[in-house]
Amino acid sequence: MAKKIFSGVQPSGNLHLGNYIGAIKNFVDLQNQEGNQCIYCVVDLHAITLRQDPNILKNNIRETTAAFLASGINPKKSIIFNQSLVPAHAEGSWILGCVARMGWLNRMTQFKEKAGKDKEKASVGLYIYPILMSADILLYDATHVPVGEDQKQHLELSRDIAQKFNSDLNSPDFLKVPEPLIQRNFSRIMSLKDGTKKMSKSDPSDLSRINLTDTKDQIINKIKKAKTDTIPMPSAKEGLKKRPEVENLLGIFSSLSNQNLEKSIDEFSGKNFSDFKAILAEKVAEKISPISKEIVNLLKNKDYIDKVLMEGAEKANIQASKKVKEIKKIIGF
Ligand code: AQP
Repeated sequence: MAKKIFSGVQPSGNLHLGNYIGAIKNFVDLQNQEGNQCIYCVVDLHAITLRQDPNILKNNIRETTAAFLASGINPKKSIIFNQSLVPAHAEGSWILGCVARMGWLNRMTQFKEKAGKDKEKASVGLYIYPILMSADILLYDATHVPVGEDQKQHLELSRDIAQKFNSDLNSPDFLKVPEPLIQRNFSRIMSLKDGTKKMSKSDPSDLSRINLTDTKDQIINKIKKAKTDTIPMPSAKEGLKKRPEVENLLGIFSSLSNQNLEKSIDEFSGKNFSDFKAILAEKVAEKISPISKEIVNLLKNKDYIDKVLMEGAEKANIQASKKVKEIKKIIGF
């Protein structure tokens, strides 16, 4: 069945292998499936829920766009734009915020994690972030949303908001209730330094992640330094118990090789870590280096990147502003 896809990535710098395996790689596959209509957004309004330096933010918007293009998202097939160019996102977000309930937002675990102990000092934007995400999705009648496991709860909130709007305003099926598309395997890539923490842009240690802009030498060095343990490579899945770092590295290898974990376990059973790491580093570099080189190339032509975003925003604006107009009519404005 043809799908209408919407998804986004924040331009908060340091795009990494987790973003690639958990999101962008999937975006490209979906784009290339017959009949799908895909909209991929650089969600800059989401990025400012945490403080951003204006010049760095501008660069990060271009870099994220370049990463989309370099990974294989094609602006002739998919709409690529940045969120702040389409005012309907902010307008829709306000209206949906009047539908969402405080109790629903209070359950969001990402806010708890990101706000940390001092919730009083977190921005209001960080708290209502899932409502903006709902507007992003619902304004385009998206049927499917590819996200990493960490975003599943936010997507469930979007579904609740759509259903409540439709029921409160007596408009059955007006807002489409979206389905999450979560990869069954390797949906959560973990830090190279701590297998219990997800690989993240904001981790202060650069050695914790493979950036999409890393060179081959940097990739080899980071994988060499990745945390492992002193026990040999496992010969069965049970041998991964309480070994999150080893499981993560084998998961990365499996995902990039398009094979299941069992096959990778077989391949490296009994090998020592230095041999495995050398092969893994080659595999990661083989996927990431061409992307990283293309990002550098694309960033030399900022006008081209800005043009892609502007043209994408024009197309997105037609759809989103039409939906907001209909929403306003239903509400009684
Ligand atoms: N470690 C990960 N493994 C798998 N998928 C991941 N994603 C993020 N980290 C991993 C997925 O990438 C998409 C874009 O994410 P985002 O940039 O919009 O937001 P995020 O989840 O907040 O990313 P980070 O890296 O964790 O950023 P910080 O450090 O700023 O919080 C999403 O689909 C996400 O699931």
